[in-house]
Amino acid sequence: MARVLMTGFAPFGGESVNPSWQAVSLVAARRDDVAAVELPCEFAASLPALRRAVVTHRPSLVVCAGQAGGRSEVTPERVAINLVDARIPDNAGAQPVDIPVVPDGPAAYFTTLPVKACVAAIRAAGVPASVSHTAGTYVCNQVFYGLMHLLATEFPAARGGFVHVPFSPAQVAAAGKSDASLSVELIARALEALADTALRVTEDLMVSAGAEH
Ligand code: PCA
Repeated sequence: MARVLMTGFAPFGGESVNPSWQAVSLVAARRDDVAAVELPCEFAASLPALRRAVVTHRPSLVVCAGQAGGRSEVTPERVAINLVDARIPDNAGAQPVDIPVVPDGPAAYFTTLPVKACVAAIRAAGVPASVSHTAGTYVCNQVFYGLMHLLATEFPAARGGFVHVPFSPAQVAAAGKSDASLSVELIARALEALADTALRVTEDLMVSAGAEH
């Protein structure tokens, strides 16, 4: 059975691909210890799909990935908040505003990934990375919060977290824009470094990865 469950998202927001899913499926094709599941970019369907994947694979580590268009680095997320505030409709047309992910749940969960050690390992693999302190308020934050709540309440032995990835060069080229991008191969390399580090390291590095804003 796979030790690591990785998820990526379906394309959304007018894109025809999502590099989070492309990279996750590349990693799973290379490694026996990684199972890959694509989550729908839909508020109603994403968490039930994640739950089914966790129940099926019983992983010791869960890494959920999503596209953060405009970011220039691979960014492991530190904190998930109990808030949905959608700027654009999801793939089912839903656009919830100011509702909790889990009614009466805690305001936030921290990742249980050693994000600083993961960033160091991703950089050592030759890929730009930094710790992020916001996963936004869209489907990715919902999945991140829902994952941490699921693990905390039902699978306390498993660890998990979320990582946002930039656009791929093909997306930026197709849009004729100048946004930052990273190849799917480099994103896959980063996800492997992240998973290997999280499997090995349980105490994070005591170095600063903070930000003034
Ligand atoms: N990124 C979006 C949702 C799906 C994805 O890949 C987000 O950051 O919320």
